[in-house]
Amino acid sequence: MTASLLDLGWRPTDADAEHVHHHPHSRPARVTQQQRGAWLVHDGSQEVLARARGAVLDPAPVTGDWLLVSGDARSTCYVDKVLPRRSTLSRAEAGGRSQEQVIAANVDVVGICAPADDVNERRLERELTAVWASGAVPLVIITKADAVDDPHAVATAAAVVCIGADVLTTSTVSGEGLDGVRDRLGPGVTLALIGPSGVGKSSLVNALAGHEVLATQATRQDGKGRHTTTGRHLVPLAGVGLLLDTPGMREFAPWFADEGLGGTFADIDELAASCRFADCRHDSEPGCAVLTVAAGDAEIGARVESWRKLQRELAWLERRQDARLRQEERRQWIIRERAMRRSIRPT
Ligand SMILES: Nc1nc2c(ncn2[C@@H]2O[C@H](COP(=O)(O)OP(=O)(O)OP(=O)(O)O)[C@@H](O)[C@H]2O)c(=O)[nH]1
Ligand SMILES: [Mg+2]
Ligand SMILES: [Zn+2]
Repeated sequence: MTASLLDLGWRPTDADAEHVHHHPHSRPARVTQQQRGAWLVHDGSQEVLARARGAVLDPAPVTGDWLLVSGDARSTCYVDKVLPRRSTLSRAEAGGRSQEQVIAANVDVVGICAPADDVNERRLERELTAVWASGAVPLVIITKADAVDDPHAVATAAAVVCIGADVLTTSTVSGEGLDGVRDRLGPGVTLALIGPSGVGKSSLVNALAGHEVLATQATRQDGKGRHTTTGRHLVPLAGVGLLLDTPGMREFAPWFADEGLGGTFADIDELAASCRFADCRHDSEPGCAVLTVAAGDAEIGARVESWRKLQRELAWLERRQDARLRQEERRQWIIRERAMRRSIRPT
């Protein structure tokens, strides 16, 4: 399968050109799939497996990354360089939550998928916050439009919490809205799809491809949550663009996304301009415009609560990170101290 580098989304910056210049025996290739200790990459003429040359790669390549690789495709290719990312979509890893998980790199648009019959507005806010911070543009995709009577009413309701992002409705059953998604694509444009398991992300990729490129499956009803897609796949579709499918994520916590928070909750920021105190935390301060409006409007009230919860989470992450830095500094200090003692010990 060939695809020109341009079709794969190659848009080299000056920095990229510089790296290419310094690696005359390497060629650019894009990660289409992460594997255990290796990466499937597309170099424009074919997909090949690339490995690290022993040393740990920093940053660790993820799907969507541009690499410089060398070596014969028939044997093993090696990664010589991970090129700077134009966008990085991350979340806090589920569970402990104080580690960054990079979901995808060099994405232009992130399609945040939610099923028409079960839109979770609080989740949309969390995903939007991460996307605004990623450097990519969000697009909200209400999937399974055929599953409800009035999908457009669902989209209109969702739009209230999706300030600045377009909201589309799609159905892979009726074909509704697929052209709207195609309009966001184009040669070399990368659209990543995120959302819970079973919302129809892989089905959407297949519908846009016109044939089955990815496996899809009905979700289990026993609450165990079957995840059909297990890895992240970058799928180049000739004449359409690039789709990056991800496994469903049960919960979504943004990673260091303060600027994303401002984008997602621009309406609250606007209200805050009328608070009596410039540094109002909209907690219990007198003359708080946000709390006044929230008291009379349940929808805004829920949004303010969601905004505060996210803010607390992000602040916690920051503190954790600071603590980790201090710990590392202390460790380095102990290492230096020991080395010094050894060097002055009488022999
Ligand atoms: N009614 C309806 N069902 C759909 C639509 N799109 C997908 N489905 C069904 O939803 C189920 C899940 O679809 P997938 O595409 O596998 O969902 P996914 O988001 O990729 O799920 P994970 O890979 O687990 O994250 C399948 O049974 C699909 O047939 C749609 O537009 N309408
Ligand atoms: Mg899937
Ligand atoms: Zn206030």
